[in-house]
Amino acid sequence: MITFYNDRHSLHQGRVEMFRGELVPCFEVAARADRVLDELRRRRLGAIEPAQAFDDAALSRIHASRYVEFLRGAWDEWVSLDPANARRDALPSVWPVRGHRSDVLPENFAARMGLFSFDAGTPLTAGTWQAARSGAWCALSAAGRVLAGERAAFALTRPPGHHAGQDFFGGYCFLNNAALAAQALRDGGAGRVAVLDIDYHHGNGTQCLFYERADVFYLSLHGDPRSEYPFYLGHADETGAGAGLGFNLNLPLPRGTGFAAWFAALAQALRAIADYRADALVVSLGVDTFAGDPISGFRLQSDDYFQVGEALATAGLPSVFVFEGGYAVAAVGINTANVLEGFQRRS
Ligand code: OKP
Ligand code: ZN
Repeated sequence: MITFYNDRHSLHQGRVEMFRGELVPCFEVAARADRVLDELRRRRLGAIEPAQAFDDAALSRIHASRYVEFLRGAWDEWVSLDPANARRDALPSVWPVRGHRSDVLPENFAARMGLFSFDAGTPLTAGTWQAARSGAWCALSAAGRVLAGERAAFALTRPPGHHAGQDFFGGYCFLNNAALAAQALRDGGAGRVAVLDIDYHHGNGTQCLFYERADVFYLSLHGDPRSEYPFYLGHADETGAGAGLGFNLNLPLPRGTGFAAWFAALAQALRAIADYRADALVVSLGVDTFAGDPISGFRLQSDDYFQVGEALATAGLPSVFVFEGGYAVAAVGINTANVLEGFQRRS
């Protein structure tokens, strides 16, 4: 399988995230993508190419222009407030809630950080914009290659994307790479696109983006939001709205879920994709479902990921894989490559 590798991912290096009242070292580190790249090379799983460049208008197919503009200028603005900020990540600390206004764009930088985000676990750094934008290019390049007839392509990038919405960042995500790939597939002629999110965390950003659309079916297996991040979305009764009613499927599973129950849910999602008669598939490929993941609660083992890839291949669809979570750094390369190798075996 061809991989589009974001060679600028390490420009995004968060120092700290807010966790339980403390600033702790980030879990979302550059070594994650490096380990995946190492493992793909070691196994010779296919060509590894840099992404093509796109202009920012390509991002506006998914993201609000005022949000893209904010991200583009945020670091310089942060440093211009105080030169000492160059040594600190920017983290939001104030947010609008129910009954507050989001139509008026505040002048104050902190207020805009909060308007465009939903947590304090997602540091914005000197290289965040460049890294996220190049990552989006990987997803767009992978979609382009699949539209050109390739069976599958992998966008290997970080920061991840599935928590990012039309105009918000959070959950380590800034630009929604999977959503950009899905939209690119639609724009390139795929009539119906399924986005299957197998990261441990519900992809609240992706769900929001496509909730009222029938042409993109979002399906997710994830830790039950009653106890797991991102908490405020991802319940089973969220089935879509308006034209999108029936085209959103959440399969929340309890913390502690092992492979057998997880794989049964995957089979259910794949049946729903077959019934939908999708023309193409985007997989939000997080491997934080791994038993050894430091921030997640499922119990998949490394060998299980071969079967995951095989099952995904049985959908028989042109497929774009987009890298999301997976924080057990020593195993993230093996687990990710196992999915892709399993997929190739059945393709
Ligand atoms: C991003 B992705 C740990 C608390 C959880 C947010 C988790 C974001 C996961 N410090 N913080 O879906 O893998
Ligand atoms: Zn995750």
